[in-house]
Amino acid sequence: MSFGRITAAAHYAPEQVVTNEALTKIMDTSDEWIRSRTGIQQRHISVNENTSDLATKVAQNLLAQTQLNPESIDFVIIATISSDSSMPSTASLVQANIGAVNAFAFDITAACSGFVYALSLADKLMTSGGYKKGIVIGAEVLSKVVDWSDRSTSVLFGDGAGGVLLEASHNGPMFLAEGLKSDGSRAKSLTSSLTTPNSPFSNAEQADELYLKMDGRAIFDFAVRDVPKNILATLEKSGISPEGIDYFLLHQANSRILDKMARKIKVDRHKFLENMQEYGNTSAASIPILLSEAVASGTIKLDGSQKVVLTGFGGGLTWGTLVVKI
Ligand code: 4VN
Repeated sequence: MSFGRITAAAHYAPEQVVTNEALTKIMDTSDEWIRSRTGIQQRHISVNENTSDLATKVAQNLLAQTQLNPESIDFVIIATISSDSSMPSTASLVQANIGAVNAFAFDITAACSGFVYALSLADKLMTSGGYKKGIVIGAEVLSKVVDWSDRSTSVLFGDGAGGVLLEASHNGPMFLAEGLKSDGSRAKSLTSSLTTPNSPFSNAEQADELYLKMDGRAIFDFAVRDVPKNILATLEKSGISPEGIDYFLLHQANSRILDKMARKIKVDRHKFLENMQEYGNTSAASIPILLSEAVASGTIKLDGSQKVVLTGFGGGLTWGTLVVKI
């Protein structure tokens, strides 16, 4: 039996950095407010690159690091809520850009849980589908859908992409336990790109709404109440205690929320890696960017010697945890 193994990680963000101070020039906000409420100090914002461009850079980096022929890639999965288009998928564009002529490609939409969902699915393709190599990327150009006239949400988000190469391995499972959750009854708390029927046969009231809208209080409460429970339940399934985990890589929405989560699951806050200071909230891209930076710095080794928790949470609502021997 073979299992999925992460053998490389990569990330990319647009060159243009927008500091909190720079935002004060275009809206009524302050560095002090943003920093103290969220931990965010700056974000990368795309000038001309689209989501597929960021994801292509990540995929090319993964191939370069591993010296793999693009023709050996079996699938490309991209988690995003800011795809270049509904059709084609961003994954299709990336598949062509990197010359992965033998791969099938598709996008997954699960907002800030997208990368965790995609990685779980990719592992299943490895264990039961006979595939040997796959690319899984989270990529966002949220600056396209952020409402720049809304100071409560626009300061929170940024652009970027991160991803991993997954290869079939016979060295036992890497993914030790998982708990993926959804609650669509709370869908309205976090939305973007809403469309309504508009054909000549429709009399629906037009309610198209491109912009990202968030009920901050509702999402904050959801994150603090439901997510720690999910982490603890998934750890319980894995048979590993919170103290047995080396690092927690959680969706980088807000540093204050991570403070509360660390307290609830009773682990040392220093085990929660963070980079929202530099990138803001990049939705599906936040966990793989964090993972890639941790691998690049040597904090995470990809040699099977460490145990980490990956947890996403956000729109849908969706949330989910993977316990990984990495
Ligand atoms: C998950 C979360 C958030 C999120 C929710 C609320 C929030 C981020 C509200 C209070 C405000 C500071 C900002 Cl938990 C967003 C997503 C979407 O990816 C997912 N910040 N805040 C304040 O007044 O302190």
